Amino acid sequence: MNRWVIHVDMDAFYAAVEQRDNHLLKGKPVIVGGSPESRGVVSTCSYEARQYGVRSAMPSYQAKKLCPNAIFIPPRPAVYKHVAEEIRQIFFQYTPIVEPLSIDEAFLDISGSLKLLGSPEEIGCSIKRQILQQVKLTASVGIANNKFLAKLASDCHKPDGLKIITSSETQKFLADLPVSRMWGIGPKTTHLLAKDGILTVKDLQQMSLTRAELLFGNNARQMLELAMGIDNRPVIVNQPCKSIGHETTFAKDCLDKGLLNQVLLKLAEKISRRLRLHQVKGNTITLKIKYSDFSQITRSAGIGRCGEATNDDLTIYRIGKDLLEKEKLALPVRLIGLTVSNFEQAGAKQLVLFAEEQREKQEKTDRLTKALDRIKDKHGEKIIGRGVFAVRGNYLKK
Ligand code: TTP
Ligand code: MG
Repeated sequence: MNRWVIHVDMDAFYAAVEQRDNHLLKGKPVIVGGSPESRGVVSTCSYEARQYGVRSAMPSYQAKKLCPNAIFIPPRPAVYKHVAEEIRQIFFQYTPIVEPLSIDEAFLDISGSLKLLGSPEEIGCSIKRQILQQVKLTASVGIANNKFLAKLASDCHKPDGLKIITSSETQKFLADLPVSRMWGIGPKTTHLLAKDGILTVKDLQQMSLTRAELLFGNNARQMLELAMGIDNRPVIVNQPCKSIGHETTFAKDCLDKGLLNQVLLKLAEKISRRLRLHQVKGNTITLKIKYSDFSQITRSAGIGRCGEATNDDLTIYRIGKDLLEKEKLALPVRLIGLTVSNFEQAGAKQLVLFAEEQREKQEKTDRLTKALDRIKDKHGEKIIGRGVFAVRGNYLKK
């Protein structure tokens, strides 16, 4: 199977959060960092400030000289951390294989998600759209068959960019890049290589291993492979996925319980598919409601004493529906979400003994679910769904 990797990198991350939270900063040259008067340095700056040559890690007094109108803002690390976590939770809606690289960057291996969520490009667009809708920030996305190329791609059309590098485009894409864009080649090495006439990745592609060994020592082989676009490093998960959820923002705030229930069932269907795909079952269901005034509630419930962990859509739906039933909807609903957490492996031994009748019922449901999964695997997600979905109106936010 072809590996597909997405690299997501937020645009001017700290500065974008500041501009988001204070509308007076929008469209202005904003520098987040220490003050120019106290030997501070620039953490980052808005793209408006970059036009003046301001860059990360530059002394703030120098940044002020380049851009006298810049607005200096002290960093708010706790806020950035919180936003980064919100973004990470979005990633987990697309794949459990997420490798964070820094506070605002991550690799996602989406190879296993294509059947369910669409083409790599569609998934990339969807991630960008969801981040913008939910977190109100733009991200740049790179998509390719490996980490090296995906990271290069995300940098191509910053800010708010999306670039896919297919295998047939790889050689051409790499050939003209300056060597400084290679992993492991910093300003010093770039300078040394330039003295030898090695300026572009094409120059590396044409280099013999013997010569590369003289220049890069033990890293020579890897450097030449990268120059050819070969990179077999896997995306490494260092934070296991703890929950799988999905949510929907309505085009028009909604008070119609019937429609809310229908959306819940649709969410439950999607979640249960993903749980089965990742071979886990969950013990806790959480309902999230965001009201028209942006206030938010979450309500959780266990599977119940006589139940076992589940990845079954109707069970998830019923528990979500019960939670919704108990809520007095004081205001129209802007967003509704469901999450399943508290996982165990799908094949884990059942702790609860079912009554014979209940077991038979469960087996029947499992057979039906498997049949539905097979049909969806073959013909796509939209081909079949639970019968309750008579309404397929355009209630979703575009
Ligand atoms: P980057 O992703 O390198 O930069 P950025 O998100 O600000 O801008 P872009 O990706 O659009 O080029 O770094 C992410 C955050 O990390 C950045 O917003 C601030 C922080 N950071 C520092 O504090 N010091 C630094 O030297 C760098 C490079 C980043
Ligand atoms: Mg960034």
